[in-house]
Amino acid sequence: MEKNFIKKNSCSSCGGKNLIQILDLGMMPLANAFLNEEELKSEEKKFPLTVAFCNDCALLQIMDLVNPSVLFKEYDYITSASAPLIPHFEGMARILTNEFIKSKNDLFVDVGGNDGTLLAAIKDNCRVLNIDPAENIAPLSRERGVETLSDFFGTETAKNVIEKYGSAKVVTANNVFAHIADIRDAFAGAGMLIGEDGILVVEVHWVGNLIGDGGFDQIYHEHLCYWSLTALKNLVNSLGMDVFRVDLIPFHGQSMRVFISRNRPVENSVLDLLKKEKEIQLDKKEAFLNFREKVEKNKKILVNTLNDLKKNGKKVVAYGAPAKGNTLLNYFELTPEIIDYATDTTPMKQGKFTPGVHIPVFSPEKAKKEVPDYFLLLAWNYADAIMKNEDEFRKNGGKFIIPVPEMWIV
Ligand code: JHZ
Ligand code: ZN
Repeated sequence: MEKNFIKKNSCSSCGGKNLIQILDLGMMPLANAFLNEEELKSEEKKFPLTVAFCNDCALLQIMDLVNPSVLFKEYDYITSASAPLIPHFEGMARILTNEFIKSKNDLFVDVGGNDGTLLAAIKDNCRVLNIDPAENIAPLSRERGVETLSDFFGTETAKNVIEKYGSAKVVTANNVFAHIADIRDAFAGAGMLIGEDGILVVEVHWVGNLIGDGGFDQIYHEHLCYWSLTALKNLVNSLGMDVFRVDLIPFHGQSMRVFISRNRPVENSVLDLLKKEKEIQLDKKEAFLNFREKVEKNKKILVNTLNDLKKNGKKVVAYGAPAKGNTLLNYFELTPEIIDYATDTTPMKQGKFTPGVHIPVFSPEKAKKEVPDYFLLLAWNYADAIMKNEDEFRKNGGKFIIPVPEMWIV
């Protein structure tokens, strides 16, 4: 067995062994491991990718753990490459600062803060610290004037941070608590860092959307857990904290913004979402069992459509080369014979090839010059913003294929 990989046999959250397999995506490359020309010559690493549901604590999770240093130390994803994320995180930083930061000396920590987009917005209002293991991205965060620690997050890091900076009034962890294998340790570390009266705010995909209207393509090795509020509250409660507020937000399909503390009164939003999750049975394995059928049905429709377009001489280009796109391209076996190339705004991805099926990635300029007939919208989570930007393309007869959860063409 590959030494950078282990298959786990218990739940990451509760340690239980009552796990039921929901989906097996076979051998998959790592979703953010874009390759340069040289790397195409050697054999690419692939790892199993299976999804299971914990009957004890209701957490949906993958069973296949790839060494986090392999996944995250060199990272090709930067927050600010996706324009809609900039106002989203800047806005979040300001809202939290207004409500929870009282003095310039207060500490605001962003776990997995990537290129510092969130903290740069409020760095003049309080002390800020970005803790992120991606060593290649830390300089971008520092250039924005954000103090940055290149490290993984857990109780050990939390202790070191408290020693050096004191405890934090606000800790945010956006799209990162799905990514940590020892998730109990990460939540416990955040709990230590917020001391008695700080708050922890976590954004993660909401699994109710993922198995309903969201895409299976969000499943890849970086995403170890797919949270419902029910499952997240189970873990938080077992660590002596509680969820006091939650918002569903339109990011990555639908995400939850979850507010956690030790002592704040629980607001209605929490009770409402827990009730909704009960109604759609996110605490029961049955809700997850027909997920596989949905994925297979969509695969057939999308692959047939793309094959027909190709036969009719149409040119199809992928719009965006997001991590999730690589799950879709590989599981649906969409090769450069069908997709000519992909465009992406991330400089680090341009000139490289997508993992697995090796579709070349270029800057969006290429598709402005050689206009395709269809864009396969791999970055479907930004459909509204992208459609607006590409109004001209559509006015001239170009079409977008939205690949998940059920293919449709606009
Ligand atoms: P985007 C990332 O997943 C990585 P990805 C990570 N694992 C995670 O948890 C999720 O986010 C939440 C490009 N783009 O944000 C930029 C355009 O080319 O959907 C990005 O490469 N043109 C941490 O990678 C990609 O698409 C555009 O107009 O699936 C989008 O990536 C826009 C808006 C984006 O996340
Ligand atoms: Zn469990």
